[in-house]
Amino acid sequence: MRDAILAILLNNTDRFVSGQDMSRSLGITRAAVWKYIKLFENEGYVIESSTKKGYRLKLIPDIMDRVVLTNGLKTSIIGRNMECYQNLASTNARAKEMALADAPEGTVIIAEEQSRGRGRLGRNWVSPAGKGVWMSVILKPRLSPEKAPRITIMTAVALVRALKQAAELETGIKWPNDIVCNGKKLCGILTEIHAQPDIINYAVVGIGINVNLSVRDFPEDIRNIATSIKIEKGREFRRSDILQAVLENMEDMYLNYFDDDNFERLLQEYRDYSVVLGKKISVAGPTGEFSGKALDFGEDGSLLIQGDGGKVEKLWAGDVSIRGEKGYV
Ligand code: BTX
Repeated sequence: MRDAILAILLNNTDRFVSGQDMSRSLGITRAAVWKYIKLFENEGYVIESSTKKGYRLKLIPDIMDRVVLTNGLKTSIIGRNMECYQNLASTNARAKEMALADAPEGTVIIAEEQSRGRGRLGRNWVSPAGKGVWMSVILKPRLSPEKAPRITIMTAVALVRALKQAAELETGIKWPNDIVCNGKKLCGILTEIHAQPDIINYAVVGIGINVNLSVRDFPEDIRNIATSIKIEKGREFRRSDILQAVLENMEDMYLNYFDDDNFERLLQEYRDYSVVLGKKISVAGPTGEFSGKALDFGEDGSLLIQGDGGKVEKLWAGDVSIRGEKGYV
């Protein structure tokens, strides 16, 4: 009932809707409608009310609300099913539970705050309340598991495009899973798959976007490597706009460029946005550190690097971290 009333208000922001019309069309009392209006006001919505004319939505707060986020969302799969939480340990963990319980492809899980947000290799992802987009998308691509890196490649390109469209922010991709801006980390992607030997059952794509974090929202130890849209642009952005742009770009790529025939175009765009190609980088892996020049990416998600001794090696994201010569990139 809450969602139905909110949807009516959202679709009629240019006029008043009478309490009587709402109570009639939804089969509840006018007093019940009024109770929901009070509930929305407590959540931060600003609603103009007039005893004669009814109610009109004047301001939509930047909260992660399913009704608001799906309103006007131009996708047919991704985000059609959506769950929003105040707090989760990790949206990836919740998405995995849901995928195991057969949630439909395109399901999106969003949290205002994560208490145990995860990065790669057991690392932590800082996810304070109300400041970022912390979400996971369930996909069920008809792919063999060795092609899973395509999912991260696609998501990285979607993020770069979306940030340009929704925040006019130029960003780059640091292989394999970071979106960077002016040499600092703005977004992270954590793709986890559940697969049989020949086919992926489901993939959970975790996306963290630092939207309205200030410098002091980051713990001291990452302040010199992390940034946010607010820090870069000097003002706050609506997280819902960023989130919608990401989902729409992801879906466009997933439906049109994800298959074998078209993937090369996506990979080319990934190369174009790369901040490491052609650069000297240092690689930290299980066998220690070495340095070399980043040459190219493979369709399998690997990075080709020419070591300082001249030998060309293939690196996989699961094994290594890379750093630029002068620091993080
Ligand atoms: P990563 O392993 O590449 O990056 C993690 C590292 O980045 C940390 O060790 C720390 O140095 C730094 N870091 C931590 N938090 C932030 C932050 N907010 N901004 C910039 N740098 C940071 C990247 O892993 C993948 C992160 C995915 C996060 C999403 S959020 C929704 C979903 N749920 C979940 O638990 N994880 C994903």
